[in-house]
Amino acid sequence: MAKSALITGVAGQDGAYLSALLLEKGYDVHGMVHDKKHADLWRLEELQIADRVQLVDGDLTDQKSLERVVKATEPDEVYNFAARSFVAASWQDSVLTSEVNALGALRLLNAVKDHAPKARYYQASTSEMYGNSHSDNMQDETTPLHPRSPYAISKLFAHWMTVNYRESYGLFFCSGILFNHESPLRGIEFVTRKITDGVARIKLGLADHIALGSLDAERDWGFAGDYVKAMWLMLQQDEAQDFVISTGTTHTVRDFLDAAFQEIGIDNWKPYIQQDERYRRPLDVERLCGKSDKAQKILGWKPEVSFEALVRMMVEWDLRRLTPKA
Ligand code: F7E
Repeated sequence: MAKSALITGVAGQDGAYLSALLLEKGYDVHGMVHDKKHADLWRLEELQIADRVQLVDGDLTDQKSLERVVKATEPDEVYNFAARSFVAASWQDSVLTSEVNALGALRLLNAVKDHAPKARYYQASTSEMYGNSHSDNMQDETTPLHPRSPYAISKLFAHWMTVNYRESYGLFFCSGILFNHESPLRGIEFVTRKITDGVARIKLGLADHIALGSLDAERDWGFAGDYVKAMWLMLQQDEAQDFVISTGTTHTVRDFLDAAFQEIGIDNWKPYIQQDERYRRPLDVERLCGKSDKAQKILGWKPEVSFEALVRMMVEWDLRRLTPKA
């Protein structure tokens, strides 16, 4: 019998890539959305799987709806991606962010514990939980956590609840501490996609600048399509554990600009960038660089797509998308 997977946040970047992976492996994929009739499924459509993902209505702020979804889908694996994931917005909507990311995860954990206790559960934890904390300039599973945004704090709560339910009840619940992962399916509000979209618009004469905040932040950027493989592998192990998933290399926003403008033959991008205070955060994370040795050793996972290949893939995709059809 086919395995059943339940993915919350299925319409997002990771939901789309994971759905494609699981469908390829023969799973029945159930994707939770707020409202089936009005869900924006462009990412599933891009991957040509929109008609193969079975949508179910559910809401992380509604315990009863989660119980209904878990009972109806009888999942073997649950992946919790639904979240308010834009860090910058979390200062404005800290209560809603906590309601969804922290208490929402807890509601889902309870629904799985009570109605599908044999299911394996994946919690989307994040490198944002580290803040500026590091061990020898990198972060791994042992690095102390010191979140620097309401978003990161909400994710920290969900992370520890997942660990606590595993330890309290012996359930197969894991957390993946994922560093930034990008793709052409990334939302336009995140810096990588904002840059590749802007670069494509500049090349095509549709825009003359990109407005950005701090260019100094350093991030460990990997390809989302690689990272969903690690999530799946975590749930196939004999023992539930938490893993850091990262590339182990870090770049500044400036480096990303270098690489993206290079793709359209521009070396000096400074005239095309407007520094805009609105995109600066009250507090930012300065440098993230993950050490994923544990995942490489136990899961046999490693990233396949390099930073340069990732930037190229995203710029090319945005150029294709924005070029008028003949
Ligand atoms: O910012 C700087 C910004 O919004 C990256 C989420 O998926 O990854 C993501 O969080 C850096 C920051 O991603 C702009 O200040 C400069 O230092 O692309 P981002 P993020 O905050 O790192 C983690 C792992 C998650 O879990 C999150 O859910 O870029 N930056 N200028 C800018 N960022 C944005 N968005 N827009 C700018 O104009």
